[in-house]
Amino acid sequence: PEAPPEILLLKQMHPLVETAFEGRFTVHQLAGAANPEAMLAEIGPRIRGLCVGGQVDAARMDKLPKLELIANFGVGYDAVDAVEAHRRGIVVTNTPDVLTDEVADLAVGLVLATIRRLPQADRYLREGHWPKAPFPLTASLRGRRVGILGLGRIGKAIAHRLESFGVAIDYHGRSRKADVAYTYHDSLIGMARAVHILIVVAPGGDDTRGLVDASILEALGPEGILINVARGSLVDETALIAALQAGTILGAGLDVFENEPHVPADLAALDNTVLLPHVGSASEHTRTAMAQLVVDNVVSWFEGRGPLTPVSETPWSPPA
Ligand code: 8YV
Repeated sequence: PEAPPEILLLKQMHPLVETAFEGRFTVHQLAGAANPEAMLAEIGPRIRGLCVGGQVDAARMDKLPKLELIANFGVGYDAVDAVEAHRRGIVVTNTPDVLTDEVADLAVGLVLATIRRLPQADRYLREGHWPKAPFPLTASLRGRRVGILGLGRIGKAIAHRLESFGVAIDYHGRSRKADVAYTYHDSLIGMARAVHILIVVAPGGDDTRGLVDASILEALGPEGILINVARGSLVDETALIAALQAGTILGAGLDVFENEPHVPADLAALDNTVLLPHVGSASEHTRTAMAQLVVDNVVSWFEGRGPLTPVSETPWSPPA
């Protein structure tokens, strides 16, 4: 019988991935290897499937000449060079849909936490200030307009939730969506001028790098709140820190950062930020569903049924 396909896990995966692969594939784990480069040199030529979290560029693909499939654990695959993968005939898959509701829930929670200063109020209580004086009044969601940068699956789920909060919803992206009644802006700065709360939920990568810069923050204005649940790369973090320090905007709620897991001390020192360690999809329920979709993509591929959720850069149609 043919030897089982060899799969490389580029990082510590959800335990379900390894369990599900047992007996089906020969699995290698790069994370924790004593000498990852030596390991890659040895097994790289035999690897046919790759499960990631993390960067996969042309140099990495060079070391994996037999690679057929890159299964990304996560909906955002900006760290994978999918165009280069396509050029080499490698299919890339991600984990859409299964995390949409979870990330949308988190985004709405972050909006409320930031505007009503929930973590700050919690700290206030714990530090024993309440008996001395009530917690200072906060800004409010009442009468606010919310602008969504990137009205994709998650953006729509956020908008849908926010509708029930009675706020007006605007959006900006490359194109107007036919299936929604929200107000479309063809420029981000135009939307930033019109709204009070800007929620960033567009894909990362070179096309969107630094989109939210000093001018956007200035347009958002002194009552403005920035929420980012997408990728740190979309926001100019230095400009954001300056804007928060100067009161150019009121506050920021961030689940993602430019250089994770490192968060600038200046950002953490500010009292008008709510900072989360990239937990948008991080529930047991949703991470299990994501892991299952990674597994299902890999199994489907190596059983000859094609990928389940290929990304747009590597479209797949069954051989005729
Ligand atoms: C990460 C995410 O994948 O789906 C995404 O795009 O950002 C997250 O769900 C998660 O941090 C897994 O490491």
